[in-house]
Amino acid sequence: MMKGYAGKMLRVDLSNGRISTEEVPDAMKSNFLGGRGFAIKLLWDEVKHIEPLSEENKIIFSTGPLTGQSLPSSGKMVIASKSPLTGGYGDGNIGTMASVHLRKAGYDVVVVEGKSEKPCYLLIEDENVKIVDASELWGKNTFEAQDLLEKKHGRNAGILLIGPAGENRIPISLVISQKGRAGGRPGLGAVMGSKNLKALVIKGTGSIPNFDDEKLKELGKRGYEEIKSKENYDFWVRQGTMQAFDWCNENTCLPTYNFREGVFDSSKELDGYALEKFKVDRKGCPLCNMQCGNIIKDSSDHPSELDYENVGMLGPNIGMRNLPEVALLNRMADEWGLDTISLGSSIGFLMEASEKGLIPEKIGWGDFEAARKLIVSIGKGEGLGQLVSHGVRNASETLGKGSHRWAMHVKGLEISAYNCHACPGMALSFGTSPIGASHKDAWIIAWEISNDRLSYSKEKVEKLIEFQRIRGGFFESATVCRLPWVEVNFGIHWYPEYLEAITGKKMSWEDLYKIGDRIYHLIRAYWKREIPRFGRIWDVPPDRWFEEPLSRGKMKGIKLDREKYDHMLSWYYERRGWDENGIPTKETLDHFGLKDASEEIIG
Ligand code: PTT
Ligand code: SF4
Repeated sequence: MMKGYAGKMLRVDLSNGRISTEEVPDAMKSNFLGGRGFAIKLLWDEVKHIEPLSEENKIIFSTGPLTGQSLPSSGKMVIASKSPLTGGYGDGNIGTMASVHLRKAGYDVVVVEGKSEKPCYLLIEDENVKIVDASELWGKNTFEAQDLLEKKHGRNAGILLIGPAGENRIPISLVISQKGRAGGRPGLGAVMGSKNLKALVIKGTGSIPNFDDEKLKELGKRGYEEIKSKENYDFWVRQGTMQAFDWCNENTCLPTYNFREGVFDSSKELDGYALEKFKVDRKGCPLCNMQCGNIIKDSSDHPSELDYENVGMLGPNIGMRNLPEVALLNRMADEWGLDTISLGSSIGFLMEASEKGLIPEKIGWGDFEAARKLIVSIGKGEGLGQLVSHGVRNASETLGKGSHRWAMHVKGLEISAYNCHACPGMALSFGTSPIGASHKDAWIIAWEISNDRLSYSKEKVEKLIEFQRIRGGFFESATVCRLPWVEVNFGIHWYPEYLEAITGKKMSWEDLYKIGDRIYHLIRAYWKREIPRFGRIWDVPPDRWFEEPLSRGKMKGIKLDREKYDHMLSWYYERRGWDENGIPTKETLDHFGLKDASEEIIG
């Protein structure tokens, strides 16, 4: 058996209460590594042609060989399912004590299937696994429920939970942990809610069977030291992801007024320096010495954890100018368990619809009280909130009147906080991300802005694929946080060394790229199998970026060029071994050992 894995998968069927364990096959480890790789393999094999919010869907909590080790920023896990927001493959990455405990409890993966009759939570204490009544927790927000569960199971327990939005099966809901960690943007909170599953509580006391613990300890120590010695470390600790705010405004890519513009006139009131003035604390994920969660007091004096995406989407994107008020909206999103990115896009969509006179309600840009009320109505799926609670794609289909042109999503997932009128590479990154418009797979924007920004070159496509291989392939399957590498320039060479000490297996970056590519091909095949009409047009960002040039900032007058974007997309497909419609060819799938996928989607 390969070292470095607990080697077991826990399977819980909430319909009949059956709890079982299975071995994680060695072939799955070597072909898919862990995290996202395990998730897509399991979904491909087991979740086919079903409704995402039905009993037949499954939700997967998946770690990789690096997770939970004494290594920099290794407290992450992937949560995945068939997405109720997009209808395709959906996952998110969350930093939580639950990942560390899961590995110590002796499992690499948990698969939850079926549906409990009554609200429940899953309690995993090493090999003792129970489905526990959660009637007392149902209806509670994520802060209240976290407190109740900590009181019962101890402050150190690993807890993943949903808020009322997930309970109400709102497709823009996600999973929360530790009052501020969030993951599972493509509606994974709703999947838990549809199973009447309020939370997972995990406590593990064992250890991970590694190949060479001494070596790993030494490597980990050197890794933590290197991170602290990096030039950008102190600034990172001050601002975390919020350092991107000022930079985005400078470079005309801050999402402003529903991605209409890329600069905001009140950006100084919201940026990383403004944040520093309000900051009262910082926190973050376990096993990390970069703790990047910025805590400020919101306008009601409650702590709220701010990251760039939260402030970008609930700030300039909806015209808000006051940081503590933005923090209050963010805190509400965390309490309700709603994704801040989709939420900011949804509120922006409604504000624009109101401005254009397409809905009778009057909601002005920056209207804080209206935004507060909307969050409640979105979380409940009632009133005006109902229109956007299934995301902006669905809202534009309901509203019509040309609103699809400025419904800011790709594949049904709302776009993260980067305006791409003048960033063709980043637009392609959103276009080809395997879960819909997320920045996680290829944040090419910084490279693009410092290298021939407006070109639609083959070089950009190559770079994009390289990023996808490292970020979407390696980091999501390893499974660890990518920010040490992205933000403080931590040496990427460490990771194969870690893997070798953990598994005993030498792996080159070429080997790891191959695993990443296999994961991408299978995810792509999954979209095609689940949505037969899936194809090229699903990889194109909204019309707004192609049709309405920026009217302000240093990129004034710029918009995307549709024909050139199309060329880049074709190069991308060619380079990936996909056909002109973006579907992996039989040769590609067979070459990557995915014969079953080629038989199913091609025949
Ligand atoms: C992630 C997405 C992001 S990405 C942010 S802020 W970012 C938003 N955070 C939300 C939040 O908070 N509350 C809320 N109610 N909704 C939120 N939605 C948004 O969700 C997060 C960090 C960050 S902060 C980023 S970039 C990096 N993401 C990583 C990743 O994807 N993979 C990886 N291997 N490492 C990563 N490290 C960084 O983690 P999703 P977290 Mg997240 C309050 O889940 O679905 O991927 O969406 O996990 O523990 O909160 O850490 O400027
Ligand atoms: Fe978590 Fe931030 Fe550390 Fe990454 S850098 S592990 S997101 S605290």
